[in-house]
Amino acid sequence: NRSTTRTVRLLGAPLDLGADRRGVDIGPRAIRYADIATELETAGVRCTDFGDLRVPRLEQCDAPATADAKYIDEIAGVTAELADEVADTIADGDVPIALGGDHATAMGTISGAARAADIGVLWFDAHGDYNTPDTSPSGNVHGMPLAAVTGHGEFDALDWTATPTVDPSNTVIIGARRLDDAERLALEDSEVTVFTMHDIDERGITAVVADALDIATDGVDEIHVSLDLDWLDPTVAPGVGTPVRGGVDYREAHAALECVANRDRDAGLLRSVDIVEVNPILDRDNRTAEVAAELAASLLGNRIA
Ligand code: 5AB
Ligand code: MN
Ligand code: MN
Ligand code: MN
Repeated sequence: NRSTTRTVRLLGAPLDLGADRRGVDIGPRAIRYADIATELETAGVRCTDFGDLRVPRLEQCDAPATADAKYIDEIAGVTAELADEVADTIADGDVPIALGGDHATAMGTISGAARAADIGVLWFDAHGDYNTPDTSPSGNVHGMPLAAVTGHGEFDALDWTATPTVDPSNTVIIGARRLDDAERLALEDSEVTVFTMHDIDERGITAVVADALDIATDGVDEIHVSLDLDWLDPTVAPGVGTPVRGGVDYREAHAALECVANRDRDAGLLRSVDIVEVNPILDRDNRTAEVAAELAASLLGNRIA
């Protein structure tokens, strides 16, 4: 049972080397301007801010060495640093929230979070992010992080894949509606659970998230929540680089994260979070960052309503 007030630590990760559309590096700042700190404090959570990690600017990087996994060496460097900050934050007793940046960010958050304990993962996303350098149609690393952290595929540049990561049988994708063909086959072969939008339509978001929590926490004590804003319908969250129609609406999104919060309140299971893929250049009036800030409060807050 989690009775004391928690402190979260925001870790800005303005990483844009994993995606094609420019602008996702402004995400951390946009989410701060959307007042994530106030949202969290209003919800009963203490909020501190580490500032931003240093990320090499794309213009200063050499042309990608491989088209299979573009900028993988630079991404390995940034995510290794993020992993250290996440592990330090957890060691201090705080909850890290990594603010992306593209979804390659999650490789750092998760590998840092998995260092001292076994964790499950809830992956809220329109996509599977389960490509490997061999299957990726784009070479964009933000389509690969879930494969990397569950030990699927060859990621030579990522030293930390030698350190403990996540058991695929404790890994759940929620809201999938666009998988690449090879990615879909690989997921079918894997122990990762995929709940699609069809499952949410049939069974309702709260039933699906309840199942996802059971699977993610089977045999482990804590979970990581990875929130890609393209999980939501583009009418609610237009500021993302790879929008896909037919996503969850505003109420479903809050209901889902409140389900996680309720379980967390009983069991103290939320170890770490990332909020990724907010692209202010593609957004309207910072709407997507505002949704991100509000969802963080639903996920971490102590209030019932
Ligand atoms: B995101 C695609 N599957 O691999 C690929 O936004 C899109 O982190 C990946 O979910 C989308 O390039 C990555 C086509
Ligand atoms: Mn993603
Ligand atoms: Mn996505
Ligand atoms: Mn995207």
